[in-house]
Amino acid sequence: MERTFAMIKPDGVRRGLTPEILSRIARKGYRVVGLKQMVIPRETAETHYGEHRERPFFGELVDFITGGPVVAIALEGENAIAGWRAMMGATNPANAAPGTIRADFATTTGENVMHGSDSPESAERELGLFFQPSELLE
Ligand code: IDP
Repeated sequence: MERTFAMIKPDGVRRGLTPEILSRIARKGYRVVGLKQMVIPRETAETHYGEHRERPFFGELVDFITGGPVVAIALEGENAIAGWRAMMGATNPANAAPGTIRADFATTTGENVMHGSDSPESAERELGLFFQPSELLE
């Protein structure tokens, strides 16, 4: 069993995609062990995307991700980290496989609806950044 951090970004929440995304998670068979809608504090966003700090799009990315509510989700399931990345599709929706969330619901790399941790290390770090231990189910 693995846990991963998934997040519906502000564009997805604004467009009313939350029920669609939660439905896909349920149909896949992942267990939701943490769930909350929140506006991300700027400092948290800068930490979360710290690896992109030197990239030209960093400011735009932090403005976007803090610009409206997100839905933070802790997922549990067999191979959930890679499995959730596969369900999201490639970062650039133009390269995302048909049937993935980004292919089905997004057109731009900047506003691509979903986040998912890319490794066990980032899953642990991101779950810790967004959830208190008491907010996660056993
Ligand atoms: P990922 O979200 O698929 O893991 P990363 O390369 O880690 O992709 O990038 C994190 C996020 O930063 C992307 O999901 C996207 O929102 C944003 N991003 C990445 N590259 C660009 C870009 O070239 N322009 C604008 N935003 C970008």
